[in-house]
Amino acid sequence: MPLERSQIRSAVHEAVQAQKIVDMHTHLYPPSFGTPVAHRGAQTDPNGLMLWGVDELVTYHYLIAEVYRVVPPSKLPYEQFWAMTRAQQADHIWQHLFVERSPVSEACRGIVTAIKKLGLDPNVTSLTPLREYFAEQDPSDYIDNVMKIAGVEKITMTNAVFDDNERQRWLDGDPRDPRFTGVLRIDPMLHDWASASKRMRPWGYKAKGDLGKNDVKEGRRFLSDWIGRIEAAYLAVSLPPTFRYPALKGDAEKAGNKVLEKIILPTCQEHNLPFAMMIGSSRAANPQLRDAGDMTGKADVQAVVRLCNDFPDNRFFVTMLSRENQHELAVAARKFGNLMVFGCWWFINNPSLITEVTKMRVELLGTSFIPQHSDARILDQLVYKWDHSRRIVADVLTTKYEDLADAGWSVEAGPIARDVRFYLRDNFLEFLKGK
Ligand code: FIX
Ligand code: ZN
Repeated sequence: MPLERSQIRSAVHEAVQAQKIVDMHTHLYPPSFGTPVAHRGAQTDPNGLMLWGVDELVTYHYLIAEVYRVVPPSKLPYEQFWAMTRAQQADHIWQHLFVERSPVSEACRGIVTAIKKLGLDPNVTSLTPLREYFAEQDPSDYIDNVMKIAGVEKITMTNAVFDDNERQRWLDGDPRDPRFTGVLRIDPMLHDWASASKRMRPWGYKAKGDLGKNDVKEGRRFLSDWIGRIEAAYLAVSLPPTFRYPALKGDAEKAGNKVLEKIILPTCQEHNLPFAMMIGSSRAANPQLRDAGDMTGKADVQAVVRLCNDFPDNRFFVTMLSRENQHELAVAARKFGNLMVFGCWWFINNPSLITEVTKMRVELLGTSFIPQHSDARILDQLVYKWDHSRRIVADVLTTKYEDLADAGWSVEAGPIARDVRFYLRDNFLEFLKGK
């Protein structure tokens, strides 16, 4: 039954709110990876990887960067901040970004949304009452609760197996959790094969670092072993703005390209797995800010075009960090069915840019892209990252279906719900499966 134009907005928002999401990129973990957060009954693990609760929310690296704009290092030296406890850091951030100023930035507003949707009052000057709620939670039950509020069906992890803490947890036992999907993250292999291969040797992979036949064999064996161990849905890497394919200069870039051509892409093909490239992050622009110190930069979309062209049997997920790369990337996706554009990554993940980028992608790619991933590092962020993004995606789609109706198409609720399912779930799952 065709909708009246005036009914389209509510039909779209209803469909987007109702659709369960498969979140294709997060840094989240289940309790089996340990948690440093104090909670009902169980012991904490200071190096645990499952982060959740108000102190972790408020000290998310986005807010650390923002509080240092208000209280500069001349007033609070970096090493003094890093020496504080999590709770002391959170109190410092809350005081300066929420009490003495309004939390209008996207990262701050997100915390207000999350706390509110968890049924708590964010209008507090002290975090103590909020801490009491989280201390009462059982981590695994809390994951179910957060996934329910956020409408998330499945969480895709980022398993950085060159991180000793993460790798050892996989080797010590089987931390898999049915709510979470594994992803093999292998930045060191691409960025610095010489040192990555050196680290692989005591793990039983006799790679010499010369990228000869034996290195290729051992590198592929390493990836295959880990793909099996974590049941990886895809392989992933983040790349700097300087990433070029083919490499223009310097041995390191040439080596990285060779690892891509000889080790990573053939292994992805062998296991029928996509390869995700997250392009444009320059790490440690301000190293004293640690995770908060990374920067964005305009990258070369032609590298993506050449890879899609040269490896037609591989599938590529690609997201880019610079606003200036978004249009060219969307046009590239029009040329290659083995390229799936995804998400409004990191510094693009702000309402003004999500709106601009999603509108442009619908106009160029129709229903054949993945509008968003959460990139959540703290479990509770799922609540706000998806609340905010659902609203924006629904607003954009509303205008597009209204334009379609104006053109003479019979816009109906059923097809809208079908399209929304593609955007928020099935485009990802179908691309994983391949043709
Ligand atoms: O490389 C990545 O996966 C980035 O998303 C992270 O490094 C980054 O810190 C982040 O979480 C951005 O949202
Ligand atoms: Zn990420």
